[in-house]
Amino acid sequence: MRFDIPSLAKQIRAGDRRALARAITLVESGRDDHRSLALDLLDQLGTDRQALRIGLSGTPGVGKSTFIETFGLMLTAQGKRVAVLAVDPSSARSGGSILGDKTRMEQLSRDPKAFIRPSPSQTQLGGVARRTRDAVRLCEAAGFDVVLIETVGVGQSETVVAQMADLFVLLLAPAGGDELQGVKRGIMEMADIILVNKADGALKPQALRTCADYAGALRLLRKRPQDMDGYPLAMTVSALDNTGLQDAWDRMEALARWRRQTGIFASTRADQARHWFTEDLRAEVMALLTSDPGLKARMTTLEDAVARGEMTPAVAARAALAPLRGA
Ligand SMILES: Nc1nc2c(ncn2[C@@H]2O[C@H](COP(=O)(O)OP(=O)(O)O)[C@@H](O)[C@H]2O)c(=O)[nH]1
Ligand SMILES: [Mg+2]
Repeated sequence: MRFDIPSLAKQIRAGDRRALARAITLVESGRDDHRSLALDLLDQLGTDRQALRIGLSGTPGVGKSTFIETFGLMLTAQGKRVAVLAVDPSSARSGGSILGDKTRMEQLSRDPKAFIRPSPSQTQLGGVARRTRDAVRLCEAAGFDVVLIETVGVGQSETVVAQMADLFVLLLAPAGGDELQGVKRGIMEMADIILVNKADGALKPQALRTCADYAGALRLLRKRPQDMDGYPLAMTVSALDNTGLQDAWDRMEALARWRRQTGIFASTRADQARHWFTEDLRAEVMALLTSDPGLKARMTTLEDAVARGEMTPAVAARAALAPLRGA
């Protein structure tokens, strides 16, 4: 594929979805020359446009795809442009969660106001994270109003998504018993809004009970500086029946508005940028180390010494960098 960066930038700024898809392919590429082009593109696109970035997490089966379809269509019907991205480090193995899901998001994927992109197939969360961050920026430059970043409930990926989102929404299904589902405390602590899905038909009473349980659990958490009065909150929805979704959106907007007014929105983004700068720097340093044959050979030798127990990891790590220190 050939890339004409200035014209690609222009097409993206004009909201061209095919150009956007091509640009995401470019930022996902592992090739060095592509990486340079991607950085050039991101640079040319600027940062003047801002979408509301919503992280959406939930274990397989809770109804993420169904929710995104209904929620996305509701927003596009209101004139908003909606992009959907996914962070799924396991997608290389499972064949891509959104891909199979595209059937569940059939209408949305055909909606001209929407854009859906599956997770890049990478087994490393770090790689997926970096590409998704770039993709978020591309979607913002393309004028999308809302960027939904979906992740499956597999440990670390929630943290990664929370660190690139303005709001974090946790989707749950009605629980069986009276105990809270196996949701890790750490994930609950990240949530701004908990949505108990499937509050319809025979599942409704259970959904209401689950919601009450979580509302209670949320009240026990320590208040965070980014919490508006009454947040984090739990509410029920039905993605299938499209009930509660407008209310959920109103709550998200209210929180985002409050965070904008208080400056928390901007300061959170600044903190996130700082965090990702450090992460990118780490990745660049590693790339630098492994791209130099001499340094790479040195790393392999030290790695073996560590494996044999002849050196401690910390000492070896420092020794690996010795040539760069001019030692
Ligand atoms: N009753 C009910 N079922 C739902 C609802 N949302 C999703 N489901 C069903 O739950 C199953 C998993 O949904 P899916 O969207 O694929 O979940 P995901 O794995 O989180 O993306 C499917 O059979 C859906 O039809 C809902 O609001 N109510
Ligand atoms: Mg799904």
